[in-house]
Amino acid sequence: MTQTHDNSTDNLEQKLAEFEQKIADEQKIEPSDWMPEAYRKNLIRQMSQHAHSEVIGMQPEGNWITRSPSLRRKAILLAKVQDEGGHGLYLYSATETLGITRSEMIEALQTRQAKYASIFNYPTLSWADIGAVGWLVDGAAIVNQISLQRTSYGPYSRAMIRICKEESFHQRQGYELMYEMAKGSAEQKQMAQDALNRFWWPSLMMFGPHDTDSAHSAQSMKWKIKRETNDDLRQKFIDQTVPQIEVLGLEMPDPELKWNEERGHYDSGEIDWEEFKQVINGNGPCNHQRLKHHIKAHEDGEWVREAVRAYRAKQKPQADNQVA
Ligand code: FAQ
Repeated sequence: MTQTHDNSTDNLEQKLAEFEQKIADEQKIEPSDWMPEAYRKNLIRQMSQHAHSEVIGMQPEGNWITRSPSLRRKAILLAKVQDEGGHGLYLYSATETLGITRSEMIEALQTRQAKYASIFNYPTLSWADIGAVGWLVDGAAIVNQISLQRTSYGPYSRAMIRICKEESFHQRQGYELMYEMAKGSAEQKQMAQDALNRFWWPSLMMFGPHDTDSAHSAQSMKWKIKRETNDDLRQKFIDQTVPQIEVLGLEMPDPELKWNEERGHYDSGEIDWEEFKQVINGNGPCNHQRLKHHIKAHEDGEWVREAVRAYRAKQKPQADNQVA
């Protein structure tokens, strides 16, 4: 073994020790800091999938913009869907700091190498679904993202702080819509109940598999990429949402939802993990439609990228005119 090799091994060990010390001290890891390759890859995986979820997540709600029942509701929904697009953009930018380009991430999404949140593969069948998405889907997203505000990677953490502020408005508008429906006519109440029944289980699936089956949790918790486990976050969501269902006066979507005095939490029934597996592997009700729409929108936007490339080439003929 050569002297140089010994030195570089020592150097690597020292860098790793410094990295781990920073994590232990709750310091953020920044793009210019040294980081283990596996930390970088795991972050690219999670953050890019998070970005894709925000962008694909615009589709189920976008479906109802032209059919909103009032100008007020339309303005709210438009603003919300635009916010989700913005969240996707912060997250793509934050992920780019790890050394991957936007076009590589988009390609991974479109070729199914990268996932996006399973929930967005379910259809929005009625106007009440828009309430359920805001209340339950954004509600679940916030529980997860509040925890991610403390993630160890600086750009991700800062993106989460900003995104959470907007998500809480999203959750509130969804709950207010559900409240109006649930307190409205018998037919409206039935629509609200149906939306709750259909979105409840997919919302619980947003937190991922049980901790015992989660491939990435142990390492992600060690590196403080994730700060709370899938099951702990899911329980938090259940505990905060059941009293909201009671206020709405709707029936529980799961007959096993019962307060457990001893645990200090609600008990709940088991998720259909076979359905979850099918949906994350591309076989949910809308997987095909969601990707097809994304690919078409991306292709339709090619003229914008082409114009940016032409403009750049004019400004700096010698510059790399690659546009993501
Ligand atoms: N859907 O080992 P784990 C939103 C995959 S934002 C699809 O436990 P991890 C805002 C997982 O990727 C919603 N795939 O994974 C909005 C992995 O596969 P891989 C998005 C899932 O990463 C509202 C495999 O299973 N939020 O909704 C899901 O440690 C309304 C093994 O799982 C985020 O992305 C799933 N539900 O924990 C927008 C938050 N669960 O990559 C529009 C950030 C698991 O090896 C409208 N992400 N998988 O091929 C996270 O916190 C984590 O990535 C988890 C999964 C908790 C989602």
